[in-house]
Amino acid sequence: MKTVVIIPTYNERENIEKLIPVVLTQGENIHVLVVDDNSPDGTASVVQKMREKNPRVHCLVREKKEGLGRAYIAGMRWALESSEGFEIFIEMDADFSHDPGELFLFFDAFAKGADVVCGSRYTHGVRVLNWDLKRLLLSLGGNVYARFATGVPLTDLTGGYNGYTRQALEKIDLSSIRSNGYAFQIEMKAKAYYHGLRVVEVPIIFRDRYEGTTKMHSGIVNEALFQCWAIRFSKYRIRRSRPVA
Ligand SMILES: Nc1nc2c(ncn2[C@@H]2O[C@H](COP(=O)(O)OP(=O)(O)O)[C@@H](O)[C@H]2O)c(=O)[nH]1
Ligand SMILES: [Mg+2]
Repeated sequence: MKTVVIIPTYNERENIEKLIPVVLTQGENIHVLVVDDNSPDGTASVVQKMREKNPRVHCLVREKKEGLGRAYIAGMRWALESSEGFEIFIEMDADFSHDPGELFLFFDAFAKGADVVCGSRYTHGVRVLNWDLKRLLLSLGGNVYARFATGVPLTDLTGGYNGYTRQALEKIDLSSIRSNGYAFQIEMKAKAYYHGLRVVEVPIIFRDRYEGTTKMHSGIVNEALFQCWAIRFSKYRIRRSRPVA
């Protein structure tokens, strides 16, 4: 299955240079698309140089920093329209928090018929390295809240290591996605679930970044608190529009 791993970046120069080769060695059918919001540290120029040597590397540069969700939507649209004919679209952070060595878990789940595969830090225990207790509790609490508000029974709604088939992205309809931060991940997964797609979780190990700095800020958390309820509301519209099986 021809796959594109979409990696949003903002000031990830050191990380992206090391990450791309590791992703590409996971399979000959794997391409990488970096969606960079014009990072001041020159992340995009590093990627463009790599592309000159390897056509499996792609780079989409956006004008300015607009948040993770907007970057992903632009990247997914680009990848859906690409003449490469990608079938699988995987989201991955640039900072090595998501292990490219675990991509096979996603491919196995797709081979078994999943439409959406979600990497989960919290299924069968907790697998998070290098986070302090406060950060871990925020994430665990956020997931309990998101599960309650959206009614979607996944253990890691906020996680960012996920994969979608082409059909799943078309069903979800990217133009309907309103959220931008952690809520973006919640909205994508919830809408997949509300549409009746086969959403499967696979256990992943998450490591906090060693290099660069987080782009997380309180606005992202606040957005998620409110957005969860708007997402829940969208369920009724989606359910009404679904054909009866
Ligand atoms: N293009 C783009 N990428 C972003 C933006 N915000 C975060 N990212 C990228 O999204 C990924 C996750 O962000 P990160 O700061 O590691 O979030 P954290 O893991 O929650 O601390 C990283 O690859 C970031 O470079 C943004 O506004 N635009
Ligand atoms: Mg990170």
